[in-house]
Formats: sequence, C-alpha cells, structure tokens
Amino acid sequence: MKDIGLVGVPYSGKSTLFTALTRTGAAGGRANQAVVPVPDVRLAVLADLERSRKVVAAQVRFVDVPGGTTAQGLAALRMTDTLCVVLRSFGADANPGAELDEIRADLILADLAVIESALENAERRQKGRGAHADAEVALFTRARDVLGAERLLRDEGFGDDERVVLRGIAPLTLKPWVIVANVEEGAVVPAGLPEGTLGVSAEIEAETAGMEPEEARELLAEFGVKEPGLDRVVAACYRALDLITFLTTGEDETRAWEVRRGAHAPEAAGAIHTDLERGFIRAEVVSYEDLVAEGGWDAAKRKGLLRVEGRDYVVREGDVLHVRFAV
Ligand SMILES: Nc1nc2c(ncn2[C@@H]2O[C@H](COP(=O)(O)OP(=O)(O)O)[C@@H](O)[C@H]2O)c(=O)[nH]1
Ligand SMILES: [Mg+2]
Repeated sequence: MKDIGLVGVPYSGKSTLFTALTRTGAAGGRANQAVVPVPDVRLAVLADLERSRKVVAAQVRFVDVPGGTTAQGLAALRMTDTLCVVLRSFGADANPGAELDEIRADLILADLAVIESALENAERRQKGRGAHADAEVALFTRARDVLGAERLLRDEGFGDDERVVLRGIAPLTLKPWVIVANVEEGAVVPAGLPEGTLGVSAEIEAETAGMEPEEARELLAEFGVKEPGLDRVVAACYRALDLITFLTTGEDETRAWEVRRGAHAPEAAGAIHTDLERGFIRAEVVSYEDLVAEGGWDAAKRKGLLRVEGRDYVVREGDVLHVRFAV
C-alpha cells in the first residue's frame, strides 16, 4: 500500500483533513495513519454484473506527519510516496499562494541538504575509484544545480535509471504532489493557485465523513457544498502515484488491485497472491469497457473478447484479469 504524506504550514488544516479521511476508512494501526478506500465507480458495476458477494476497493494510507516542515517532519515525509499539500484558504488573512511558495522553498532546501551530502559521499568514492561513482557525481551535481535554481527535481525530466538512483536518497521534490486548498464552506478554489488544485472544506468534511451518505449530503448542501471533496482528494492522490488499477471479479468478490505502471502480468498476479506469480501460466484479460458492454465475463468470453495473455503482457488500466496458475 502506498503512503500519502500531508504537508502544510501549521493551522492549514492537515489534521482536520486527516480526521475526515480517518472517518471514511479504517484506522491505519497508528494514530497518525488512515487507511482509506479509493473510490472507483467500476467496482459497483462489476459486482452487480457478476453478483459478487463482496466488493473490495484499492487502498491508500494517509499520514499526518508530526512536526510539519521541521527537520523531523520532513524526514517522515521522505518515507511517503506522494505529498498532499494543504493550504489554508479560509479566514480573512488567508494567503494560500504564499503558503505554497513557502512549502516549495522548504522542500527544495531540505532536498538540497540531502543531495549535497550524497554528492560529497559520491565524490569521496570517486577518489577511491568506487564503482558507479562518476555517474553518481554527475547526477547529484545536476540535481544540486536544479535545486539551486529553485526548481523541483520531478520537473527536470530525469531518466528512469536516474530516478531509481535519486529515489535511494528519497528527495521530496521528486515525489508527485496534490494541492488542496482548504476553503471556507461552499467557496471555490482561490485564483492564482496551480491548475488542478482541489478545493475542500476540511472542517465540514470532517463533520460529515462519518455520517450516512444522505445525511451528509443534506448537511453539506446546507453549507453550500455541492459535492463532497474527500473522494476527489483520495482519487487525485491515488492517480498521482503512477499506479494502474486492474480488477478481478466473480461471485466471491469484485476487487480493485494496484500495480506499478508498466508491470507485466505475473507481477500483477503477484499483487493478488505470491502463488499466482510463482505459478503463473497465463491470464485471461478483458477490458472493463468490453466486459460491461457485453454484460459480464461469460458473455464476453462467448463473444471471443477474452484475450489469453502470457508473461510478457503489460497490464493496462482497467483490465479485468483472471489468472491461471499452478503451484
Ligand atoms: N473555518 C474553518 N476552520 C478550519 C477548517 N479546517 C481547519 N480549521 C481550523 O483550523 C485550525 C487548525 O487546523 P488543524 O487541522 O489542526 O491544522 P494543522 O496544523 O495543519 O494540522 C483548527 O482550529 C481547525 O478547527 C476549515 O475548513 N474551515
Ligand atoms: Mg496538525
């Protein structure tokens, strides 16, 4: 499961948003972790077609990192996969644009510190003719210059191999982020924030998150909130993770699974169970759209829409999979 770290200046509403998320999901084992189901309209459709007894959504974990953008807070954020930046956009003195600039600068400075020490280490190894040292010195020098020019590492277009090396020191600005403006109830996202910024009223979301859907909708409507924002936050954070979702369906359950983008069929099978990866023979695959258009797995099969795919198949978003295996 992937971790999403909440980041923002104090009083921006991180803990309030976290409380709202906790109420939609299960407690994550620790007080500052919330395991939250990823909303996916496809699940109910498939479950209905296949008369599944159970529906299981993919999950992500939100972490309300203690210590904000202090050294301790930033260290905890390094362990997460994606950042969810929360900006205070309620109250007369709100200045979410300035908060975003401040967070951006904090993340860049923190990365600069770890890159500089990684660079020093690489230079030391270079003198001792350590393997890979030349390439690392070049990479870390480039990364340092990017940060020195106040740019984010993730915008620099590093190659896949370079990203793997950089991830070894977990730079914060290499991670994707989702920006959330914590707005006054019913207000829209303030102008001047980056495109794609989501508007949420954390406080009212926290109040309604534990309620029955109907009751929650009524209360939100009273406050002028047309659409609950929590689902959009979870979905956006999940999308930022560079995962794809594949599905399994049957009488037992319909379920969403996450797998790395670019994963081959056996790796996807391994997300379901290690036995399925070890004993992978082939996968029967149909796209969600085809399956729904035909009215179910058996009908799709009769129409010849099931593809039989082997070990080299790269799983696609929305594939419905049935894995054949033997152990
Ligand atoms: N009016 C209003 N107040 C909020 C909202 N979200 C949070 N607050 C208040 O702002 C204060 C700081 O929130 P908190 O979640 O603790 O911020 P954190 O420091 O980022 O964790 C608390 O008093 C919250 O009740 C909101 O959407 N609207
Ligand atoms: Mg807090």
